[in-house]
Amino acid sequence: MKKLDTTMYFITDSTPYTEEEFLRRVEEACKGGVTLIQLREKDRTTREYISLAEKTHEITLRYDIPLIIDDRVDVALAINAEGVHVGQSDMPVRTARKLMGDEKIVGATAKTVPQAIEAYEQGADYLGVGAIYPTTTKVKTVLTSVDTLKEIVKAVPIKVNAIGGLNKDNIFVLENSGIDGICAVSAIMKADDPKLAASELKEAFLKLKL
Ligand code: TZP
Ligand code: MG
Repeated sequence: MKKLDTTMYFITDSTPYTEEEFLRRVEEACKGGVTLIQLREKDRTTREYISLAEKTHEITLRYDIPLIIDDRVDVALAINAEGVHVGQSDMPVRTARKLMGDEKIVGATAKTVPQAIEAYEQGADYLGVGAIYPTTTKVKTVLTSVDTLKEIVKAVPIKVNAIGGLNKDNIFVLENSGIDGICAVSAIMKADDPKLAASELKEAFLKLKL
């Protein structure tokens, strides 16, 4: 059985860091209690992506935190990661599921109810929904309203996470949304103390009335 706790889903961005500093930050986030980690690399060669994924996986395995690879089923399979995350312009969820098998985690991005239903029907285990707030993390920033987020939660029986510009001071808008967890890049990745940032953000989320 695959273990899936999306409560505090940390998504990485190695862009401004040396590899050593990046891996140190990932490990600090693990110590801070993140429950799921996604390696998200947009500008690396396949060989570089695999190399960084292997090193990241060595850390996440020690903390027993599942590692999800963004966009690339081949990289996920190559390092025996626990899962893959596909967006609307990546491989369809159905194809990713077929290649990954039933024991692995397949996550998908959904910005609308029809996209959410399609991803669920094709075999997604969880959805990332957003951006809830504008974000400076490189992504085409189309905002998704909290109302749409709530409709998605009602429309599918799988886990739903909010994403986009979230931090401990602004997640109150997610109260009563019924979500299972939050995703964050900057709030943890760029923090002075990623361990403290992760634990504070997780604690703030767990305090919300959902
Ligand atoms: N998808 C929607 S918003 C986003 C992704 C990958 C980036 C979120 O990054 P941050 O730094 O937590 O705003
Ligand atoms: Mg993608």
